[in-house]
Amino acid sequence: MQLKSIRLQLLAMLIPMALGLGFSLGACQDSSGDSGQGGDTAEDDAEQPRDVSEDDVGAADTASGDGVNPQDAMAPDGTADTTEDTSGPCDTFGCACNENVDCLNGLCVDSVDGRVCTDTCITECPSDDFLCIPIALGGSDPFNACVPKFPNLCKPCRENADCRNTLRAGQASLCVPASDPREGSFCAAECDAGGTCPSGFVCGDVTLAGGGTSKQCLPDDGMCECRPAWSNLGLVTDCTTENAFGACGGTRTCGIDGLTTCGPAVPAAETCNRGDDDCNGSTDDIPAVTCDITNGFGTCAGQTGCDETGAEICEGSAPAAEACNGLDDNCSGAPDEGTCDDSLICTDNVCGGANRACTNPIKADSCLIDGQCYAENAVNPAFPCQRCVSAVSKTSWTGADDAGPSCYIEGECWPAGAGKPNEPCLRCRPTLSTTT
Ligand SMILES: [Ca+2]
Ligand SMILES: [Ca+2]
Ligand SMILES: [Ca+2]
Ligand SMILES: [Ca+2]
Repeated sequence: MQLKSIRLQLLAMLIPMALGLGFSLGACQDSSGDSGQGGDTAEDDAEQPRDVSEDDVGAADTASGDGVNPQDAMAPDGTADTTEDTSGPCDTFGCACNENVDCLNGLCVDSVDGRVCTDTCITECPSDDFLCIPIALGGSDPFNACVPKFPNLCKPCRENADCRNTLRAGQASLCVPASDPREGSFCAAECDAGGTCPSGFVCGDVTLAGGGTSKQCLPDDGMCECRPAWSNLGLVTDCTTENAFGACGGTRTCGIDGLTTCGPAVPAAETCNRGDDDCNGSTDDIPAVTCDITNGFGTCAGQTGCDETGAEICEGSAPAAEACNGLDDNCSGAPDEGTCDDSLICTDNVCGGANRACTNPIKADSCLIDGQCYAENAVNPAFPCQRCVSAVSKTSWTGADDAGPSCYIEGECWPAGAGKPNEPCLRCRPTLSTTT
């Protein structure tokens, strides 16, 4: 009875100061009460040690030799306890709780298997997984309470802060990559005195980012499992999914079915889709190969690529009409072929010179007169006494005698100066008339 009154007193002191996390404040350190409590705790445990013990199961069971925990033995009974927990405040060490008011003594703490009610203590705790240490929160006088030794061990984490043990400020808890770092990182915790770790864990050296090492409890097999009690905590760790195509960073989350597989990205062959399929940091980085760009002017070689919409394209210059520019515009293999054509059969089509300009020189034995082509010796259709004589002129008619203008009079051609038969006074004077 005295014990009960002490507890109520404790509760009255603790609840008003309850914090969301960890212990509510309390100054109840009644040595006498605690001693009594110790005994009570044991009784309580006998009634309902299950919550803690189940959590501990992983470690405690393995090391069943530790059997120190009455809880372990009690674990099977837990079921009934669980139902009791839902009915109201729990007066038992180790029963599940959400906040301090759920525990009759106002002490609800994080454990490796979720939040549980704990108790004040003198030096001993009812479970080997708890440690009796002084707690001082919110400026209260320190009081001794049983706190879980390793409440965060094996939780998925991203950084050391995720693993901090708020109840054991002096315990360095590091976020350590799994033996295969691609699997994620998990909370380790500083080994207790003498290198002690929970069953299933070994005390090993972990190299610190800033140099040096820290003795940390690490899982025997290098890997951590996600405990059911963590499924609602949103615990996440960073991981890597690797295959023949590459390695993609992802996350794993603690859920009802344990730790999810690493995702969501899985490396795949890079394709045109505006995504970095192989997670190498580059989008649509597909090795280019030669491809054809074809249109009405010809076919030019291009390089495969992806456009802004994620479509496959052949990049490069499209064939164009061949122009006199020194370039192979239509990708025929020759530059400037077929250019500078003036459509005249009596001229050559020449693309050349420093500036790559077109010229159309008149061919040998040809004339180009008034835009018309004439073969050598062709007669001027408008004046039969003139012919194309390229040696004399390629661009104008040459007279009948090849020496100059002529006269065409009465169906006959007469060289300049020739006198009309029988009429010596009349002569061919082209400058005056070529027809009279
Ligand atoms: Ca890529
Ligand atoms: Ca892609
Ligand atoms: Ca060409
Ligand atoms: Ca050209």
